[in-house]
Amino acid sequence: MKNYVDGGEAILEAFRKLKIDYILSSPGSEWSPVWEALVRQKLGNRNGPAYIDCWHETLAVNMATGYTLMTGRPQAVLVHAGVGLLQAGMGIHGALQAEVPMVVMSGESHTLGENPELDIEPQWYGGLSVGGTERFVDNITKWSRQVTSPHTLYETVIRAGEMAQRTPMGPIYLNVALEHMLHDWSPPANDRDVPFAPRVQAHPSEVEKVAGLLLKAKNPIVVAEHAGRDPAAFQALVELADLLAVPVTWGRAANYANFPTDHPLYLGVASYDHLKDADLILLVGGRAPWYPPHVRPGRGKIVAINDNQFKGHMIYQNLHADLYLEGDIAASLQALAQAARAAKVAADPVKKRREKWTAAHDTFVAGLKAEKVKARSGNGKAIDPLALVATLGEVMPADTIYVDETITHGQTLRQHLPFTAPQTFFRGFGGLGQGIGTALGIKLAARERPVALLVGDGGFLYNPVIQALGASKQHGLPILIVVFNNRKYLAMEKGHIHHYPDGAAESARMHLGSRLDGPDYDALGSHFGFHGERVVEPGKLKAALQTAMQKVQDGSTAILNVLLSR
Ligand SMILES: Cc1ncc(C[n+]2csc(CCOP(=O)(O)OP(=O)(O)O)c2C)c(N)n1
Repeated sequence: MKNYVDGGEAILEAFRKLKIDYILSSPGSEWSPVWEALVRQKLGNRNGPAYIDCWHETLAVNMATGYTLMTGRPQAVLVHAGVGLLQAGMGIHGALQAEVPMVVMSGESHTLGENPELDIEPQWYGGLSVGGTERFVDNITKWSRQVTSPHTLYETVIRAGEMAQRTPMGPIYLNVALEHMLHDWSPPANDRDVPFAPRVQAHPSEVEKVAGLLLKAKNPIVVAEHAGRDPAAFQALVELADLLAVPVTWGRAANYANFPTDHPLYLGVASYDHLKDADLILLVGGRAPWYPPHVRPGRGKIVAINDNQFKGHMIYQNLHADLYLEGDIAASLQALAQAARAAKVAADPVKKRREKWTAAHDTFVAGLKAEKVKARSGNGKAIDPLALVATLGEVMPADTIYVDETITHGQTLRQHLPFTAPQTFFRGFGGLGQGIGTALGIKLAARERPVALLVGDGGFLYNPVIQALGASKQHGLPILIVVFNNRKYLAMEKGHIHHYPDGAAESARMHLGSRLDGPDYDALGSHFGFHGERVVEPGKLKAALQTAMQKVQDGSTAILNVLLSR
């Protein structure tokens, strides 16, 4: 056996130095140098990243995204040439929007059989090498380039991993020539352990300004849009809110659990009516908080607290910020809490405020309860979406991680499911079809916690379902999949009626682009021995969910196909 020390080893060594846990890959013939290095790693009992083969590139990227959302640590994704990269594109675009760091690589040949000393396979000449695959993903990555030579390969990969973690975090793409990977490589004489990106904190003078406003405010309120992605920020927000009795509403486009839904200062999702009388609004992790964007939510000053305020991937934003607190969100919130503690705030106004908002919380919760009762007391023939959400809330364990890929049911489940701890709710960015992969990546990072994907029937069909179920089986990642099956792309119908309320389609009840005669979703797992059940009757829902959860706890993915009234 010959031990090659080549570009493949350089890449794997760079991944080891970046403390990458997983290489998620969908194969291509450029990757034999890395596979050689991985086998050498295994035979030599060396520590290093584990290799996960995926049957689809979107799945590979989505699993990396899910894993990083849970752990905060970037992973590596290897796909094939330009073609695999294009398949990966949906996931890469989602990772850019979600600001998830990762290193994505694919390769092509530069010599194309013209170097008599290097026998490159003919497929590269046939169209696989396009001459600059990085152009395919230039505007859906944070940075994308060719690796310039075998001599720069190692440090380029290290730099990509380091750059991906910097604000704004995002996917970095490297196009690496097969020839560079086959080339001899000399490990650097002075290699180093690569540190994770440090936390970058707002300047104390800025904290002081905002703390001054907060301590003076009589009626402050927090709008938390993406604050809870970092569990430390979730906790820091609870601490700050508690300290000063500041109520919290999740933002209208919250993609993470931002504040415990059972906290007496929690006011719900997008409960913006309360903002009208606020004299200070702390917008934490804001991206697209107000709609329409030009409408300011109240007269109070708005302080935007975020690490990356202006999203390059968005065409337009209007945050209405009067002040900014920039840098790590958790650090900013902790600094504000520290300032509040040091100021020794008068107890009486805080007590009064707490009473007022606790009463508002109780009223809000009573309203939710009444809505649930109503949804369950329908005509008993069909399952109301809210009845499904209510049953999930009752049956699922408190530490369940929900991944949401529903459309018209999204607001209902955000409002009604209990999210009492950080990292209990994730909604992806970008196009439909990424939910199962994200859920599997989350499960890979949190094997001890139940993971439930909630997905519309339309959304489900955009996913690489068979490939994802295969990954679940192969890598021991059991999840619960609940299909919110209304036999429609309902959003399309609603959108059509919105613009043409009295048009031809609505008059004839002929909505093109909305009908969906899907397969038996519950049967799709049978190829892998997975449990599945179709649920039609409201009275059978709870037992079906309990059985499905038991199957998941026993190690099998389960698909509940729930037929809904709307
Ligand atoms: C990849 C991709 N293609 C198309 C769309 C457009 N789209 C947005 S919502 C939607 C309908 C989804 O249907 P379903 O998941 O059943 O949810 P419902 O509208 O019925 O609530 C479609 C097709 C999209 N978001 N992503």
